[in-house]
Amino acid sequence: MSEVSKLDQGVNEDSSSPKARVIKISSSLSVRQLADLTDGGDKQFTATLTLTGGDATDDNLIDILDFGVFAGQYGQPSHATGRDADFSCNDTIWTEDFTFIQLNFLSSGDSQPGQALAEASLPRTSVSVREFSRIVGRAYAGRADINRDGVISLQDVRLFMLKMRRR
Ligand SMILES: [Ca+2]
Ligand SMILES: [Ca+2]
Repeated sequence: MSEVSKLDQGVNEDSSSPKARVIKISSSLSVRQLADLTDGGDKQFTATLTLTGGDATDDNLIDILDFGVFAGQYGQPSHATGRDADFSCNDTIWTEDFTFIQLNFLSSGDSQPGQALAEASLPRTSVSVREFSRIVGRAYAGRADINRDGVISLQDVRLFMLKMRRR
């Protein structure tokens, strides 16, 4: 799937906002962003967006769960369907995709218009392998828990970075 088609799927005009002046965009791999539309006349509206990639789990957060998916898919070709950590859209899960998680780690996208701040969940720094398996499936969980202590945590992120550097 091309980057453009991934993006097109996530573009929605937000009818709940006044005068529909806000759009929200969340591609399958980036967190949500709200942007004001500029009225250029003739019913043409434009907006400038810089999407923040790194959200493989599509929960509008970039956190340890996304690292888990990435570490589980590292070195493999991009998946046509399902969760995908190919944030760079070059059809391979590789070191450049880790950069997205590294740069945006623990960040979250804009909340839904009208959603209270307290309702939005917070990014996480650890998850047990058991819970991770329930969320994304068993296939990736084991590979992400590098030190095999049953928890995918910042220690595993650090170990992963060391391993990458040695390659
Ligand atoms: Ca996520
Ligand atoms: Ca990639």
